[in-house]
Amino acid sequence: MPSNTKAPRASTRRTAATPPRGGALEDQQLLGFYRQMVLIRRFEERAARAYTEAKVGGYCHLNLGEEATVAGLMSAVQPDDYVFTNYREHGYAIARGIAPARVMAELYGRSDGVSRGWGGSMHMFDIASRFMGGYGIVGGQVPLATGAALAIDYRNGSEAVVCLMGDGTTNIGAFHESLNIAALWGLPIVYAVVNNGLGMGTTVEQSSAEPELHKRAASYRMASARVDGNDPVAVHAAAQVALASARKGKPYLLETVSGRLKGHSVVDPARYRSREEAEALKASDPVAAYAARLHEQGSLTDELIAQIDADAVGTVAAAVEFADASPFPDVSTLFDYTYATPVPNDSRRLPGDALFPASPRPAADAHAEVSA
Ligand SMILES: Cc1ncc(C[n+]2csc(CCOP(=O)(O)OP(=O)(O)O)c2C)c(N)n1
Ligand SMILES: [Mg+2]
Repeated sequence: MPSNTKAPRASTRRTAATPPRGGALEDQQLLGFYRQMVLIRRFEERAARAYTEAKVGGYCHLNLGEEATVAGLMSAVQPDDYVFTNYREHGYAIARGIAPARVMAELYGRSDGVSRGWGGSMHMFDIASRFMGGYGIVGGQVPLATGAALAIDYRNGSEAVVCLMGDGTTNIGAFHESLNIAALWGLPIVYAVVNNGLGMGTTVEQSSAEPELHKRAASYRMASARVDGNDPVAVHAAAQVALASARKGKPYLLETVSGRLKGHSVVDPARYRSREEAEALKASDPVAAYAARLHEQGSLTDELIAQIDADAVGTVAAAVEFADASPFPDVSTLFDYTYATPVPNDSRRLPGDALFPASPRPAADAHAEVSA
């Protein structure tokens, strides 16, 4: 841990791997956002179906309604940056460049999955793309991501960390501890709060005394901003600003505001939501809104919309086929990588296995004698 004898962190020591681009985005990049949003939409819809077909076990949380946020944020992250997420992660994994087939195979619990089938929906991890998981404990990723930023800082690296979380996570103690230490030590990290309006069935207004979550950064003298999470272009620009700040040793809190189109997880019918709220959400669907916008400005035609959709459906169908054909991991590998290093005296015992070799059973009449 750094002591107060360590030299103060200079705000200019770090330069961006790629300097933030200024000005308007190229048509191709605008279309690239759309392609990615449609792919995530189709992937998540298919994942929900696979769940009802009992192909996917455990928990499963979807990015439906957050597609613009995913595309905007992830397009600003550089290849050598590190990304930490919560359990609502499929879209981020795909946008990080992990093949949709490997993401689907992970949902299916198969050995060709991102985490070799050992993690499932909530625990994807891919060191090659610096995708650092995938955490089911609300806020669990926040101190870990802060620690990664500290490691970068120690090595005087140029990378940054993006730590994604939901709105509900800003009420977890570790969130505040992490922001405090990151600001104090000038760590290269962006805390990206994906405000989808709900933590399970509880609204932000019901749970947060300050519902404008980006303002929480003020407690730690941290720069922050709030951006329309349904607009991938706005999110991309805001994320570039945030990352440039983080690379200079000024951590940043970026709040994106969008909506969660379905329940908390695939098994939640979201009965706490009124019909009017559901209708309003549908009307602000980021995929449809962005398509209309690109169409209006002439970057997208009806034919291209149909083509992009068909491509996405095809990619997802191929992902399902790949996942279905992949074998389940062998049971003997169940505890592999549970710890970073081997645990002394680890017997590799599976739950239900006897601790010691079974002793010979007493004869029936001997038993009767004992109990008499
Ligand atoms: C420490 C902890 N408390 C409670 C839960 C149960 N839980 C799972 S998700 C969730 C809501 C989190 O909401 P938010 O941070 O807004 O993320 P979102 O699901 O909206 O992406 C809760 C309370 C948990 N997993 N971990
Ligand atoms: Mg939420």
